[in-house]
Amino acid sequence: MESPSTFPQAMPNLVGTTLREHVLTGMHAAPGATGEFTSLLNHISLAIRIINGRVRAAGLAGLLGYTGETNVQGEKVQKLDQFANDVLLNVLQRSGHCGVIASEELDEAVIADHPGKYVVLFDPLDGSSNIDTNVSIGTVFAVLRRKYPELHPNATDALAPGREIVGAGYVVFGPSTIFVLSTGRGVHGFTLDPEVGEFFLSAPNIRCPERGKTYSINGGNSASWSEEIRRWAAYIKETDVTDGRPYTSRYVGSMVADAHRTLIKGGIFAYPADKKSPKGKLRLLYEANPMAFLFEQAGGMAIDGKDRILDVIPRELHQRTPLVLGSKEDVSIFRDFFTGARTS
Ligand code: AMP
Ligand code: P6P
Repeated sequence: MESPSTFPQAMPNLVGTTLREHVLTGMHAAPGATGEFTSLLNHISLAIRIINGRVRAAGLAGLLGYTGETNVQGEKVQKLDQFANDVLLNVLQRSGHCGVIASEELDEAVIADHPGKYVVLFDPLDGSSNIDTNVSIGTVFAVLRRKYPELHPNATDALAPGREIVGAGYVVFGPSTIFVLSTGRGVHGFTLDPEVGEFFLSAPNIRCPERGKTYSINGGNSASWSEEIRRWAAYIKETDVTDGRPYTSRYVGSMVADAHRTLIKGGIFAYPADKKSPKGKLRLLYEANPMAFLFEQAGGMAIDGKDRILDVIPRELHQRTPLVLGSKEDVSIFRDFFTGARTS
């Protein structure tokens, strides 16, 4: 047995950095932190790992298919949606840190009977339409501090603009389970080791490339697009080798999967308003805002076509918004077409 004095001074990292350790480092870097935020993030990680287990075995656990109910969105609720919602709600309530909790699956925000410092907004399982076909789906969440934590919580605590987010993340349940998180100090990706049940740092300091080569939009809606969006779509498909056009089209139909690819590889994801969805389809508070926070933290950009998503003042919990996010250059070009500043 080697004596301690002969141990190599700097042991190589035999074990990666866990999400827990990464979050703890953030706490030490946060002046005056009490540990509540750290505990909240660890509770979210626990809920995600429980959801992951069921997602991975959904076909076997009889969790595929519908519950027979419809949610506030008027969408059929899938069993996995319901399970993911219930797990997140239960774990967050037990954390004791949330004054207000809001979910895509719940008509109203859940108001705690204690002050609770934080608001957590989530889409428990985004991409539901892909659940039964084994295509990547995901969870998206945003964390905000209540403006007046000493007062009793109420639903208006949830209606804060995205620029007040203190933490946001998403999880892609894909070939592996990736947790992408930002607490305002860059964007970091963690991969779940299913053997250990821990997330390990796998993509530190993710940066969205200044420009990409991929565009992601549901072309099936093109007949409903405005003339400006049609001009942008034509531009992106023209051949011009000087700036890498035509772009490649990629569209999964799960925002989390399309956004994750765009964050890593660059390019643009767009779900604009159109004649079918005059206010856009995606939800501001728990889909667009968390994604916009993450993209800006990674050097990307997120707009509603013209204005910054994080500056939109919410009016209601399930408010829809157009969403265009991705590489700064690609989103800026989209905005120039959208506003008419550019026509070719
Ligand atoms: P707390 O007192 O733990 O609720 O933290 C107060 C604020 O400090 C949080 O709202 C965050 O903005 C920041 N903070 C605390 N802990 C962390 C952490 N682990 N990582 C990043 N920021 C943190
Ligand atoms: P469409 C999934 O149902 C979702 O809410 C997002 O995850 C996704 O980006 C969008 O809808 C896909 O919508 O109309 O292209 O099927």
